[in-house]
Amino acid sequence: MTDAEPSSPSSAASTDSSCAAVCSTSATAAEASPPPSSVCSACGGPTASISSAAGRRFLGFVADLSHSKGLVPEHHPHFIGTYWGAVSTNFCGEIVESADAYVFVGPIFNDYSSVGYSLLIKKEKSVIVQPNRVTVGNGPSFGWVFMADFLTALAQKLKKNTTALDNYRRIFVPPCLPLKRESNEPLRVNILFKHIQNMLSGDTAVISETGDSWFNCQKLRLPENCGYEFQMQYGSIGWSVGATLGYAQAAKDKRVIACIGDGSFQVTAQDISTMIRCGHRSIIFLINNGGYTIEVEIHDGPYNVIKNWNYTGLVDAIYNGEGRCWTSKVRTEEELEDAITKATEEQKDSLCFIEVMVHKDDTSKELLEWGSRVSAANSRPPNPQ
Ligand SMILES: Cc1ncc(C[n+]2csc(CCOP(=O)(O)OP(=O)(O)O)c2C)c(N)n1
Ligand SMILES: [Mg+2]
Repeated sequence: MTDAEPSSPSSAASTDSSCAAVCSTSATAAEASPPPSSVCSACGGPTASISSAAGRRFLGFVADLSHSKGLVPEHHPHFIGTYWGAVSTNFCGEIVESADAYVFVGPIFNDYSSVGYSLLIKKEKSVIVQPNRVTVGNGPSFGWVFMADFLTALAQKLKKNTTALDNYRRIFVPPCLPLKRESNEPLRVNILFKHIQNMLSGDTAVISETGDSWFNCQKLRLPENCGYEFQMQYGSIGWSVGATLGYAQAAKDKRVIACIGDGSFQVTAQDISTMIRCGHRSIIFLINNGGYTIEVEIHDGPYNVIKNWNYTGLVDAIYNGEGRCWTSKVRTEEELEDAITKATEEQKDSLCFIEVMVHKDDTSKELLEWGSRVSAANSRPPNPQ
């Protein structure tokens, strides 16, 4: 069935797809067309579509979109990172944007995921696959074509073409490690995430709260079977505390590692109580930067400074000597290392709450770029009607 009116990426974005993964396959999209040198496909929608249908048979390269992290296997040799315009992981944006064609599966191109509508994607080079619709270039748009069916059929037709993947491997330079700290230097966020990276395995899951944690967690390389949850579309702060509770309750085999900003935590802190009651052993990193830092980068103002709490004191009070709970406040890398060792060894069966004190302006570089672009896009005058 073909619809008369082609749908645009933005109208496709209004469908109810819950997730998106950028899968970029350097392969020919159809037998009828001449083989492009590279085809990028961006996948989302039902997780199974990418992981079970085309997903395990990437014939070129695969990337994820910001909001689909966790759906594409990052240990896959064809995985090249997150496509997120100007804040993409190293070399991923360049490879995706220079592809001859892209297949986007379940993408949502809103102000956040498109980094202020700054993606350098040409619609005429795209195939956009939504849960029940496929749009080819500027049209036509085919309704009642289901994502899983389409991906399964596409995977059978694709021919292997590793041009872009080969080039990625040729030009790739790995991200560098944070600079070595001075002795007694206050803890930096990039050092914190270096240590969190080392904690990850197939027995862990990461929960990433709205805020700078979005950007820092997005850069974590997930080992096979490491879970990952965040919610860029909903973006309601405080979500992650309940999500940590729910994830740990459902996935008893995993140690949940949550990265939560102070502002977000203040909204739903009471869920800690149920975590202790249910005997959870999650590790919560409470990143205390004294306010709504992500909002500062979009639009600064005095309302972004929040009342400081004694977060460990609050959790100790909720614990109240019943159950298993351990808290620590860290200000330096040594203190962080000690806390991580405690949380993973002698306190491995406790709910561990580590309050990490950092400077209010200590952010990822991706947040600075993203904030400027989202701010510019959202504060522009309205288009003339
Ligand atoms: C319920 C709700 N209220 C307000 C906002 C707007 N908002 C988005 S991020 C944010 C601040 C988050 O601060 P924090 O958790 O401390 O993270 P940081 O940016 O400091 O890393 C706010 C207020 C929102 N997304 N959801
Ligand atoms: Mg904060």
